[in-house]
Amino acid sequence: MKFIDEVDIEIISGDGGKGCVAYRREKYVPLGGPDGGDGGIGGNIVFEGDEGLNTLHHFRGLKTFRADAGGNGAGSNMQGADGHELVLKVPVGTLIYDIESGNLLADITAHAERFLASEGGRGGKGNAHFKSSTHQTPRFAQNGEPGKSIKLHLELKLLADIALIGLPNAGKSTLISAISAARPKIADYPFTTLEPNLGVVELGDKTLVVTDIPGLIEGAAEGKGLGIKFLKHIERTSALVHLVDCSMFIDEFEAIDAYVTVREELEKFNPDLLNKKEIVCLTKIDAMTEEEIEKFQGCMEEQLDRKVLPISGVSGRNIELLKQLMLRTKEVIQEETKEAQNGK
Ligand SMILES: Nc1nc2c(ncn2[C@@H]2O[C@H](COP(=O)(O)OP(=O)(O)OP(=O)(O)O)[C@@H](O)[C@H]2O)c(=O)[nH]1
Ligand SMILES: [Mg+2]
Repeated sequence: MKFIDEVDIEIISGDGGKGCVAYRREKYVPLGGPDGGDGGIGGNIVFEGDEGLNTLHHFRGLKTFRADAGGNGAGSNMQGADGHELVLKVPVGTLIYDIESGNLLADITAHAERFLASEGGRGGKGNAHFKSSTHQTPRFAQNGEPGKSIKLHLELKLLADIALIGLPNAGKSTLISAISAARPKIADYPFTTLEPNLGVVELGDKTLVVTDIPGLIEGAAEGKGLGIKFLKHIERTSALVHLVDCSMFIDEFEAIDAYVTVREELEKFNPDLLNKKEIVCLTKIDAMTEEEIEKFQGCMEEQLDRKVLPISGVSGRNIELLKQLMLRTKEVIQEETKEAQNGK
């Protein structure tokens, strides 16, 4: 499941510093030669991959990025200082396009990978450079080369950390709109969601990418409903949040059925999907009495032998807790992956 985040920016590398016109002045030396130094080189603009970043949000609002100019040259052959390079950090998975040509310039695929996007202007030569046998005292120096402006389109393809799964109408799209800025279509008929939606969940300074998958029904693994195309996306997420809507059920075993139907489709498609960490939620609890919630939660916990979290995307009940659980699950998976890699 890919989440696309994009932004257009302009980058301008630093201007080269001016060369200097100066002459040597020494006591008792009446005709000092030219000694104006060169200007410094303007700052480069470099992109650098940073695995700590998840989005391109930090570019929003800021449209132009400019590197420092090189310093001007000075007398006594003093060269101007070079401008500092400007490093723009981007998440791993960022594609950088030149807007004018449409060409892909770089694909940042690793932490600390760097791409030199725009070189600073060369410094101008001071008048000391232009001295020749016929031209002993040149009265001119070069200006620095101006920095280059390039308009870029940055595009980030992110893997979703968590997929929301469940039968059609379980409340998946309602939940993603309650926990992120995503605003998918929500309606009281099955198969409202035709394409997966993605949302970034923010918790303090941490983020989590969640995808809302079209509903799965019995036979999804054989292509019924919209399921099969999206089961492939689920394979690439790290964990699942499984939503079970019991608000219309009379019998608790209908809830178990709803849960098992979805799990069986996952298994038929790829048994490994059952090994993914899963948070099970009882949804739409604002439409249930406390007794009903207790009855369904109790039965599911007993039958499935696992914790079940009752939530409501509409009233917001237990939504903060779910967000924290999702983040914790993502972190546990990251820790386990790291340990497994170190163990190799
Ligand atoms: N009372 C109540 N209704 C909800 C809640 N969440 C969803 N609904 C309603 O349930 C219906 C289905 O919600 P969706 O969020 O579209 O469900 P979905 O799982 O995305 O459905 P598909 O995309 O068709 O698979 C809509 O009428 C929602 O308003 C909830 O927490 N409480
Ligand atoms: Mg939906």
